[in-house]
Amino acid sequence: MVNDLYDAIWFGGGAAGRFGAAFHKALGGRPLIVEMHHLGGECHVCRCAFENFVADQSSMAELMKLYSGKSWYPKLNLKTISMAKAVETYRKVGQPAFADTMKHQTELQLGIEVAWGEGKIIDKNTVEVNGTIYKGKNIVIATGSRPTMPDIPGIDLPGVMTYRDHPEIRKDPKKMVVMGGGKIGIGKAAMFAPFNIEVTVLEKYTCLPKWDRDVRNYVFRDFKRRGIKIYEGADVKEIKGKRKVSAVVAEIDGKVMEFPCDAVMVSVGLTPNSESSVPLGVKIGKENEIMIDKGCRTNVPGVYAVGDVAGPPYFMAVARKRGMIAAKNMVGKSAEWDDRLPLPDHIYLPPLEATMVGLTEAQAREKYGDVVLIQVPWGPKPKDPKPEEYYPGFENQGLPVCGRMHTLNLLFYGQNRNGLVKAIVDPISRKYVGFHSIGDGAKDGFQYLSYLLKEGWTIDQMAELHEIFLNPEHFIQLSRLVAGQEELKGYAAQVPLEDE
Ligand code: COM
Repeated sequence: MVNDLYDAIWFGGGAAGRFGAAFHKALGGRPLIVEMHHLGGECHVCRCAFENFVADQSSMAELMKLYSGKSWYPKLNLKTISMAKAVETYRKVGQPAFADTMKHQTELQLGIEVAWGEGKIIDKNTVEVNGTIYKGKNIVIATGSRPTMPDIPGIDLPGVMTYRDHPEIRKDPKKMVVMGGGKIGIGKAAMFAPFNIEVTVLEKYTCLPKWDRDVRNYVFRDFKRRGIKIYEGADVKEIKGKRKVSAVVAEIDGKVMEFPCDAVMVSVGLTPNSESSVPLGVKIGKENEIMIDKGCRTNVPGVYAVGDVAGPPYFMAVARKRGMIAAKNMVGKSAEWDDRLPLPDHIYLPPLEATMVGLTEAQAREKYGDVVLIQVPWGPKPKDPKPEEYYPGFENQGLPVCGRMHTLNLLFYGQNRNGLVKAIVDPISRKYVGFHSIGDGAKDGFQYLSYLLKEGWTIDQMAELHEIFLNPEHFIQLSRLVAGQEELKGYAAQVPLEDE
């Protein structure tokens, strides 16, 4: 049976395909989504929505440990803390609820047609799903990505998992090795540790290489305090075990070390799922990605690729926006990816999170020379701060108060675990070039800070804004303190934070 002619077949209904198809419909087109699992892709199964939930659970676990028995807080029984229990709730409620929402929003609310089942691309105008042939004037490949699995002995052992298996955990691991110290690996380490799981991160090169030095330092310091071990330059050679993983073997500084564990979280990167599009003759890049131009066009006319399948950066915003760009181009409204709008990023560090947009301090110094830092805290920190203690002489220990919830509690009970705020300004143009934060609730603001960076927002403009104090980030008030300087120099004294 041959169905109607669609303006485009969106091959995959994840973030990129779903948003692209919706935008296409809004522009007056007739899209068809082909989807074999669930609309919304991995987001609500094991990625963004799931991780957000787990980060909340981890925050609760961490905060309960911090508060238990302090001040008026009751002494809590912390033995019941369990990652397996947390994910069980998500499996039971979160996954089906989100799947329903996605289906409802896409099919009912937006009226987008979906062909459910495993699609087979016949040619660039033809897709078969469960024996039905669908015809489209264009095709958009939106088949996502999968975790990259390194080719090492033991990688298939039970107990070796990726972010995809995280919601399937039925029993709490005792010792976990996280392979990979990028934002996913560091986030996973921070999420697992509060559940009384001993975590070690093994990174082949450098952890969080794209992040500002002060954020990296904060993570190292925080992990040390929480007993999470990090090894950089750790080349994993083998995962050992008979019926189940029992250790990870890595070479570090020329020495072979063994890390006993009962779980391994592999987070060394993503591989685009481009295989199903090979028959179309699209060019495939060295990361297995479908190569596209700024308008999401492949080398084959009428074939577009959007989302993770089109390669890095693997961001939700990129996936959804690429969908929108492809839709626009298909209806003749020329659109391109705009490099001038910097991508904000974030890492879960329960009970906080790190957020960034724009340049790091090192990048800014390379480009602009002597930049001005609008930053707290700075200067020395008490070495081994105890909860509910005041340390005279460390004037900055109270700043920044770090966010939306538990603002001051984290300062009082959290052993100086009170976040970081850092803006970087080019003193000549007085424009901001980067923003960094560790706190809670700043994510929202960073979405708009990205636009302000693109617009060339200055410290003088920032000083005119109205803050809602106490705010999750302090950019307005901290900038206002020095914005009046005719020659912008920043704060009179600023002692850099020590490296960890
Ligand atoms: C979110 C998935 S759960 S999508 O980007 O809205 O499709």
